[in-house]
Amino acid sequence: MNDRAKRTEWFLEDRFGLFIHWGLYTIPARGEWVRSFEKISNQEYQPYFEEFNPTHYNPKEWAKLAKAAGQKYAVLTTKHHDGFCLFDSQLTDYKSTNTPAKRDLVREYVEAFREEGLKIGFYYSIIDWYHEDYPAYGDRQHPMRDHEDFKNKTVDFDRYLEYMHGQVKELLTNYGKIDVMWFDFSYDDMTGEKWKATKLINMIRGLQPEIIIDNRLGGNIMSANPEVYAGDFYSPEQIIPPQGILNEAGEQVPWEACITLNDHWGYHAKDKNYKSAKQVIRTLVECVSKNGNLLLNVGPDAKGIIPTESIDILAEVGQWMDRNGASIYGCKAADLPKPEWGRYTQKGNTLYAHVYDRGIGPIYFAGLKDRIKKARLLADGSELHVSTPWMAERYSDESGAFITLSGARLPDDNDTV
Ligand code: FHN
Repeated sequence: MNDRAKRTEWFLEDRFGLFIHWGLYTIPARGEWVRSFEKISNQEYQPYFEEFNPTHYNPKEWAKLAKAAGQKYAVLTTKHHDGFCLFDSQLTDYKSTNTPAKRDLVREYVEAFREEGLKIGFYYSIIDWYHEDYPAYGDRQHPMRDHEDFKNKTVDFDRYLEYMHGQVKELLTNYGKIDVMWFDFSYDDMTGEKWKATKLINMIRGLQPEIIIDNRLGGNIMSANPEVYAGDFYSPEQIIPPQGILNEAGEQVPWEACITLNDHWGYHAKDKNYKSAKQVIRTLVECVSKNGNLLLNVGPDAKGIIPTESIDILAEVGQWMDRNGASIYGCKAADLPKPEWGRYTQKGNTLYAHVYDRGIGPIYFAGLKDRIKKARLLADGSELHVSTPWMAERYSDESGAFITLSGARLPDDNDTV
């Protein structure tokens, strides 16, 4: 088994994680790009730094919420594009321990989630709108390109890279074993060796040999080219790749779709456009049915409180996962075409049929004639009579949510049943 396969074994088992976008932008409460979209200068943004004090921040509650939702790992923004550090970096004063919070928010997150048994991920923005040596490349990446602060200003980008690499070293040295390093993001010609990615990756692998790294230091979000800095997994965002993601040899590669619960990553007070729990469950099933993971995002507010809507959705997803998690954890795409009534996931020679729509009459398992040994409803373990090729009505669930069957064993050559 190659190194990447070994590193990502737990990732392909766990399948479902929590993404957490949190920082100073929760005070304006108009999403994490507010500085760029509204061209807010460092000076105009400073009051948020001077008042940031999430009095209700209790990562133990966050960790319990994630665990109850069936999530097995988490990824917290340690620094987003605005350059504010949620950890006690020795390389900057722009950090949570210098705000009224006076707390290393990352350390508390690590301790709480580790105590609940979840794996630990760090999101780190390689884009930095605060650091004086970050180049004003294009409006999209820098809000202040045409601001007199930057006109005719020369930057020492190597000094920025020293800072960026140094902070990654702090994060991977001072907080124990870290499982995921989630960089964000390369763009235009700012990719790969422009970030000194090979040097950075070699340092990371030296500090945390088992860590997995996303693909955003090099290539683009969906690139399948196996560049060294393409990392260990691909990171489609707000989309599910139609066929999963294949490398140039046509092999499935590890990938993780990161998706918001409403329309924003960072807290937005007016964004009430939340997905339903059923939509989230179907998204998770679709990801796994295509050999992928789901990293589902919450955006806590300035007080450190996760929005009630998000809490309710995660709780409902957790109830489904409690009964149907076997059809997610360690599962992958089935070696069958997608059925018209829903989706398949598979683990070994156990097939999981996620029947979304009851439709009319029993369902038809195309291609499985005489191959189904037995079927059980995951929700309650009850037996389902299977008259091949038809599945009895027994499974129908008026809630229309959907059903996950299991035990439709696909006998293989060694099957003894
Ligand atoms: O610009 C960021 C955005 O704020 C958010 O963090 C997402 C999450 O993957 N990544 C970038 C957009 O691709």
